[in-house]
Amino acid sequence: MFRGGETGIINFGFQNSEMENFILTRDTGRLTLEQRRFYEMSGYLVIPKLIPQETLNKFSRRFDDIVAGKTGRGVMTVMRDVVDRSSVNKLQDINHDEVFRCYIENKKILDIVECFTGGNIMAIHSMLIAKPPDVGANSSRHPPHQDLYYFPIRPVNKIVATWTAIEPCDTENGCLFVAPGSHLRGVLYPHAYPQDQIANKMYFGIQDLSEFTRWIDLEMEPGDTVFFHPLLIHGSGANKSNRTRKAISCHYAAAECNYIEVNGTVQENMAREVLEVAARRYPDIEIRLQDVWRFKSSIARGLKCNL
Ligand SMILES: O=C(O)CCC(=O)C(=O)O
Repeated sequence: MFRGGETGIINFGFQNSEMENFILTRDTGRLTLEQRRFYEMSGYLVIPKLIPQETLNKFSRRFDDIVAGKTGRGVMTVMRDVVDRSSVNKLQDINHDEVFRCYIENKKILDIVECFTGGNIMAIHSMLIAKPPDVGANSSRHPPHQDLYYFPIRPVNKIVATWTAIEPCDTENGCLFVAPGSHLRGVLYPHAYPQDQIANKMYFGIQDLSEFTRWIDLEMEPGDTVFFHPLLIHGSGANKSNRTRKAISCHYAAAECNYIEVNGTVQENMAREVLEVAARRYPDIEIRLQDVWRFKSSIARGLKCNL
């Protein structure tokens, strides 16, 4: 791994010629050769109709019950829109909840995740994202970013995201969009809050996107699931409809991964903000970044190891 000098940009040094060696996926019999090739080159893979409607309805009801205060939130974090404070846009760290665990530990999901991580799988970050209709300030937009920015965990290729549409997701209500192949640069770019418009807490974005000219909207039906690489640049548009755009998502990492030190890298600002939140919530305890991640994570399959 090369650590960039002044900018602190981290370059993981992928080589295009290595791609035919399938460096991101393993043959477990769950993905076809073509699907594996697509993921390696594009950085994402959509599997249609992976989760049944009945299961999705349970997740949707659970979200509504928690927001309405009918069900306790436990250790979950309830995130609100920065402009419309009455609007809950996200529940975070849902992996300890008995209903949401049916997603995190879902066999069909994990069978595919295993192709990227191997058999010992930790759920490191989980969310239900509701993206309610925008109140007019575009605050429901999620600026283009790379999820690795948030994770003090490596190696990068042993981490994968899953994101399942609970409701129809289209360009009107702010579906995901991706810059295909952007993970191949092997670079974790500097992130910051957008300068030109208001953004929700922790919605950091990449400031200079001039290298990226090709974007694909991932319009998805309920149950469709996208798996994507943590260096893939992606985001989502503002919800300009009067519908919500619920999706459930989890990041998984091989249990053999390790925590890394992020001081002096592009992840430093993120770490500072995360630790400030933790210190406000638990003022009497000294908390390190990896403590936060240990607390958030849970074993999804196989054996617990380093994380
Ligand atoms: O669901 C969305 O709108 C975007 C989610 C996302 O990219 C994230 O939380 O990192």
